[in-house]
Amino acid sequence: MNAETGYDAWLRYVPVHGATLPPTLVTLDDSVLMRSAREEMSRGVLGMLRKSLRAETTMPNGDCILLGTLPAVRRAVPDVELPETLGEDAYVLKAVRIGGRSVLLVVSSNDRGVLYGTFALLRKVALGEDLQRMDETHTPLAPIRWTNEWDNLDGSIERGYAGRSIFFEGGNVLADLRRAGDYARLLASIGIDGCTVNNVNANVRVITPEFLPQLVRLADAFRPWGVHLSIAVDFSSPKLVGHLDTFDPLDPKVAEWWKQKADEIYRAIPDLGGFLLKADSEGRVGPSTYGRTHADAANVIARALKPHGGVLVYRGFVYDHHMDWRNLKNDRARAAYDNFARLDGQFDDNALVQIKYGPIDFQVREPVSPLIGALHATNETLEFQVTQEYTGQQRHLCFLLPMWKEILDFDLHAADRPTPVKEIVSGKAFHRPLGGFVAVTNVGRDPNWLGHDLAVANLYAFGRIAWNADLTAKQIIDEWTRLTFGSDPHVVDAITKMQLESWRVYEEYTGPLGAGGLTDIIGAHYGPGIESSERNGWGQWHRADEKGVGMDRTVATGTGFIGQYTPPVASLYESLATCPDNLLLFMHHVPYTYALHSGKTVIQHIYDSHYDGAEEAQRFPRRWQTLRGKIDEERYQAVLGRLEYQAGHAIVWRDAVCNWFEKASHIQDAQGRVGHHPGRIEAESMSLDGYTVTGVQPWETASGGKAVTCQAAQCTSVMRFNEQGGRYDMSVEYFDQNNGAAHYDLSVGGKVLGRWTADRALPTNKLDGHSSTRYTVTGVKLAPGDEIRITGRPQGGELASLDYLELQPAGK
Ligand code: GCV
Repeated sequence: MNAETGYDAWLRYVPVHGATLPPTLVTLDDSVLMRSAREEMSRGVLGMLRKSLRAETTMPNGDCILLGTLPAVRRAVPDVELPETLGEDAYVLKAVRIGGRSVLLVVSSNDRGVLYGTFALLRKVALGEDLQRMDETHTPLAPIRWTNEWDNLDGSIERGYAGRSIFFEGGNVLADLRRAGDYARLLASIGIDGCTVNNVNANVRVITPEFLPQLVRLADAFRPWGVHLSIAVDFSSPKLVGHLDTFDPLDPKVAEWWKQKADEIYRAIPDLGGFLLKADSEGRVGPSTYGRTHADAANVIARALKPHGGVLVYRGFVYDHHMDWRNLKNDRARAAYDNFARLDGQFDDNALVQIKYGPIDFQVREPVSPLIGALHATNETLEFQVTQEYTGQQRHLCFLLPMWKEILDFDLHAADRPTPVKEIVSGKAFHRPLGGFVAVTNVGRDPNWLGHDLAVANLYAFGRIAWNADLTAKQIIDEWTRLTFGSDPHVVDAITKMQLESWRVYEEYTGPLGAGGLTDIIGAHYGPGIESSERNGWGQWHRADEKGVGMDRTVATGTGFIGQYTPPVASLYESLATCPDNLLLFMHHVPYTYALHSGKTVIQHIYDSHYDGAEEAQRFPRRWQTLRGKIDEERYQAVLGRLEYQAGHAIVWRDAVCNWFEKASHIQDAQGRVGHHPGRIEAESMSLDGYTVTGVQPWETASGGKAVTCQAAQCTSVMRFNEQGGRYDMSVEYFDQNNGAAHYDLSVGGKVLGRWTADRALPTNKLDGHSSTRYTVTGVKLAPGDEIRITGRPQGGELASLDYLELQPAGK
């Protein structure tokens, strides 16, 4: 099996057996997109069938594949029955017989649709589908299908977990944009038609005249794939770039400045998609500076873009991050609705409000944002996150499509008929001219784009669902797995099941019952940090104290957030009797002893779900190991490494959350697991040479709240094994900070069994829930009296710190 890097993602075009295709490829129109379609078809067929297609521009005598726009195909094959019209980007795939010839048709209203159809036909070949009876029309659900990339011009990426930017470095657009072009090809293959390349926390330089030629190069790289470049702008640009004395959106000088700016940019990039704007949020300036509304701000730019066919996308993610946490009526979840609902109808037709799926911020479980159902006369885009900011940062497997499906299918009862989210944001429910789907993606320079080979499924799934939100999660992950890893039934079965379970598993060992925010809210958003959300203005409060947990968002006694939903939804959440368990703590503050619909108490559910989730995470590596030899070794090993890391970190999560809640509630785990870890030996209780004991903050992220650190060139931590002899799995819990690369040895009876370097890129230079990491050696033979020794050698600021050693009977 060939080694693979994951660079080709789902477009591998590896040989397929038994497929036949006509030998000739006819392309009827000529444009940059048609050329891409032609080349892609040739490339795909060469890879999968090992055949070179003969390229023609007119109909041959024999069988052929025919690519063209509707008018051109009608002229070439007038007798073929085709739809009268096709929506923008929609395409038809059809197998027909014309005068004894077999013709596979790919037809669209526009050349981009032909490209989409080409990718779809190739996908069918790769999946081994029957092409002979093909007769299908595929129409995108919405016109806006974009990714947002939070890339900074210096090459870093905010909340990016797969290396540096593929667009920028050192303040400039990269000289070599082949990778940007390859990314656009991936996007086109799943129907994505726009990409905002720079961070929503925008650098004003992006729209300076000096920078424009660089943007032109990016647009050139995207254009062959029908991906519109768009850019995030800073609202104070009229002042900072234009040197006006104001950026008041109602000032005519400002309107004129935006108009001139748009004209200038569109002269250079006529197919620019538009601008994205984050204003009055997290320190960004906005219309509030002048007492103006978000609609005023959006419209002044939208009007400048309008003559060019551009759109202005306005982030609905506006909230006060200096809220008084002492006031129990304050609630960040209310913010988007409170800021935007009353402006409904005031946004121009080429403006859209981009709304995160939940009212907080990409949490593992949130209710649907009520703002989505409140805007009937305003275009919307729905914002998802492919980059796993709060869901494991691509070090944990977390396939998000099952969550997205729940969001998309949720009926907000926004009219006197069913109005699922997908119908509203696509613009269909309220007959809006525009609407769509956006995912913050943050691909980077890691060869496989997103760091974790299995995380790439989230990008694929986003494109497929943005095109057709009715596809099931099972269908999509099945396709992705076959395209990415091949069709061996065991491979497909194992990977699809793990993917489909992974979001639930992640939720179980991180934050169940909708509590949200058990991670380090004010920092990396990664490992556990239970109290970080409390007693500060960021508003991601869970309000856990010694009596109970959860935010009271009821109308009756709480923040009133629930009242932002229409009555059928509001009554579902307002009443404890009907509020679903999985959102209970998002909506209500309850005592720990409150009984869930499942019959369990809240506190026991917290314990059980963390133990269950962490146990399932332990099984992921073992399940993956059954694939050895069935997929290429390179990706096999890469994924195994990540799953093993995840299994260890799931235990860090489990212990931190359970210990914290046990201490807070004073209620013990009915199963006696919390705080009792048979086989665990705290490093501070071992015999230490050079190591000194230190407290860890937050306390719950280290076993017993303590660790040992080494201030010398080398330190050791030793114990004598005095249990029953046999085979054991030995795990060392250590801290892998990002300010050094300490070395460790683990030996038994003087024989080194494991040697490793703490050089993972984890987001902290401290001992905490981000850095706590597990190293395991399996099946070690131990006899009573054996000496177990861990040797640590610090490097840089990393002091070879240790938390504990754990011995478990092998395979347990
Ligand atoms: C780009 C969250 C993230 C920020 C991000 C912001 C946003 O708060 O943590 O990094 O900023 O969302 O979506 O604008």
